Amino acid sequence: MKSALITGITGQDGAYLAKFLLDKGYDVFGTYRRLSTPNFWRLQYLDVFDRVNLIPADLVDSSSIEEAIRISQPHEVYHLAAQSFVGTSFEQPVGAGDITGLGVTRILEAVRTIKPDARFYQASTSELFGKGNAVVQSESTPFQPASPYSAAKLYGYWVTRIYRDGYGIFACNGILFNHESPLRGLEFVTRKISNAAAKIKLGIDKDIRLGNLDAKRDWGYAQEYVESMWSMLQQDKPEDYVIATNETHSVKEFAELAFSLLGLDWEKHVITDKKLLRPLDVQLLQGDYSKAQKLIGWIPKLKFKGLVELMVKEDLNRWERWLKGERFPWDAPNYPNENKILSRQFKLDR
Ligand code: NAP
Ligand code: G4F
Repeated sequence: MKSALITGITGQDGAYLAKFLLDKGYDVFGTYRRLSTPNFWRLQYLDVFDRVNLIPADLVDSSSIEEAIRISQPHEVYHLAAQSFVGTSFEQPVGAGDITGLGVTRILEAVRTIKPDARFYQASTSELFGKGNAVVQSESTPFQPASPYSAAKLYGYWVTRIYRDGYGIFACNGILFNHESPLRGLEFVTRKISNAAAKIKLGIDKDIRLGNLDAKRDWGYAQEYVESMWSMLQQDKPEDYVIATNETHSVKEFAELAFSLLGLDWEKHVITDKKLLRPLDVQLLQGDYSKAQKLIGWIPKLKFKGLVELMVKEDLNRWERWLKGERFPWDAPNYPNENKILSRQFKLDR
């Protein structure tokens, strides 16, 4: 039986990937952080919590990462753990470099010294393209990161290539464009909107505050994107691949569609708030996935409209069940109202 180690198994992609690999017959190990309150709701939601092996590890602690490799003896390592929210990386830039950047070297060193024949997947990102001016981005588009998060990911991208070329590790970068789902964290704009639209529909809330409505993203479905991670590691040669839908839509379009699916007018409920603007933002992402289609046979199936519908329906359903008194593991009831979060204010007048 093959074994796989997933760092960040408690996150959106970690949970979907765990289910995908279990269904393929893998022995799945996942790292998680010790928190004062357990955080396994996604694994429970997908009904795989009892089928995975859990190993405590933190990306800032090399010894815990080495131990995770020793215990799991993995054939494949999927390095998904990161401080993954771009907004937070502006507030905690040093942590972003340590966790999201150096964390990649810590795990690659553990692979190199303990299990050098393990195949390695690095969760790279379309944020690497940042403020570049290509209209559609592919593997050959130059990188121009625009946040501490993407600068750290750029380091992770290159160190992955260095371990591939320098030490012969089978290491791949998946340059994944934004991918969403009902398991997405509530701070990301898609789930923030689907959750708010559902609450407003049911009279629990009245409005939602958003920042840059004009930013455009290439949004796909997380459950499909994790399959590409596995495919990359099954090839004869390690390579880097863009995974995307090749469609782009603005935050405003997302909000408009989400609210209209519930019979609501988004303009009556969305308040734009300068406090939610980032010091720098990526304005346009649209990915060319033709290399992945050609070499690993991956294509996106669920596109923008279907994805918005899936997320809105699921959040509405959860809130309806919750209001009826049903109790189940999920994140929204415990999430603080954004007005209560006193985050760093950025000077934006340039
Ligand atoms: P996510 O839901 O935020 O999950 C991140 C995971 O990393 C969580 O399990 C989290 O643990 C863990 N983590 C955070 N800090 C850690 C630390 N110091 N030590 C150990 N674990 C830590 O992110 P995602 O959407 O699944 O994304 C997975 C990966 O793909 C990330 O590297 C992200 O940057 C990258 N990526 C995501 C997208 C996207 O659109 N989703 C696109 C491109 C690349 P807790 O649960 O304890 O917080
Ligand atoms: O949903 P977001 O926070 O995602 P972002 O910044 O694109 O990053 C995500 O995708 C990356 C791949 O390209 C990943 F690497 C990364 O880990 C993460 O998964 O923001 C999307 C856009 C931004 O332009 C942001 O400024 O939406 C804009 N936006 C407007 N109002 C907002 C809001 N974003 C958030 N989170 N909250 C708002 O209220």
